[in-house]
Amino acid sequence: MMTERTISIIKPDAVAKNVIGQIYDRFEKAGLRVVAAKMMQLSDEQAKAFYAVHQARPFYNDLVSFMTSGPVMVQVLEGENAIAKNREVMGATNPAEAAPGTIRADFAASIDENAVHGSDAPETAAEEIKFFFTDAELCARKR
Ligand code: RTP
Ligand code: MG
Repeated sequence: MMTERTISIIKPDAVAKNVIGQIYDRFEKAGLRVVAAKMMQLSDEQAKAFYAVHQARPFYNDLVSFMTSGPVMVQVLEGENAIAKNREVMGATNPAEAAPGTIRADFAASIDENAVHGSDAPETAAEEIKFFFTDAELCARKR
């Protein structure tokens, strides 16, 4: 087992549904701790840069406009195998295929508006954490 950190984003659809607390509850019940968090309105430039890996994909423009359609809640989650664990509680990208009891099964409407983002590997987690937070904003636990 390895203690990891990962980026989680509660996307504009879930913020609009007022389920930030219910989603945090899923993280906590999975043993994931919030070690940094901020609510923000992504700019067009930020959303484009964050999803640059998908820029050649047909859904890129829609994804960028969705991610800038309202505020998002961005957090760093810490825990044992946090990257995989977060993706497990998120469920499949397409909520129609997401396992029962996952965040996307319960709160997402479609593959385009799917409630949450989670980093997919240690390298992308590290890059995404740097994208949103300074080292000083990552709060080490003292107890
Ligand atoms: P995310 O990055 O948001 O955590 O989601 P993911 O890893 O499960 O999915 P990814 O392949 O990285 O795609 C990023 C986001 O793009 C949208 N998408 N739409 N219409 C489509 O076929 C399609 N495929 C992906 C989704 O909103 C997905 O979360
Ligand atoms: Mg992804």
